[in-house]
Amino acid sequence: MYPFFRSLLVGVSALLLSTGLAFASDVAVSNPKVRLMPGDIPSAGYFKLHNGTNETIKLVGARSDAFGMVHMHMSMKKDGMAHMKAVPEIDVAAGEDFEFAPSGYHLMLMKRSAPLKVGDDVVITLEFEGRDPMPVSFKVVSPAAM
Ligand SMILES: [Cu+2]
Repeated sequence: MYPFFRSLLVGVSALLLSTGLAFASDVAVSNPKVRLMPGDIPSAGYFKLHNGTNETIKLVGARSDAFGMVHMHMSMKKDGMAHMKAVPEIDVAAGEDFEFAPSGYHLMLMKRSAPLKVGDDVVITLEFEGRDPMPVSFKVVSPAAM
């Protein structure tokens, strides 16, 4: 079952990659990466979102068949300690970029349900208010790679 599921994921990724080129006047994602953590430790998703439309877009969450739970989080320091908090939605104004990057915003990828390894591609679907969901193929990388 696992090999089947893996080939399914890879197949879907290949399909998306071949059709996923965004138009200049649309919403685009660049450099999507998943920093894979071992065992039950949550992994983190990073990417840059570009709003090429002429109106504000609102990112309201993400989901993936490979993870039971996906949240948007923001990292911060408080009294010298690292904290993170859930972010329910993110507005990106027309023409603007918004970046999910280490030490800042990340997708918190919990309850992994597929066997992932470094070098794999995994589909995470970004969800917007009032727009179609956007499946994105993320490259799985090692924590040491970022
Ligand atoms: Cu987090």
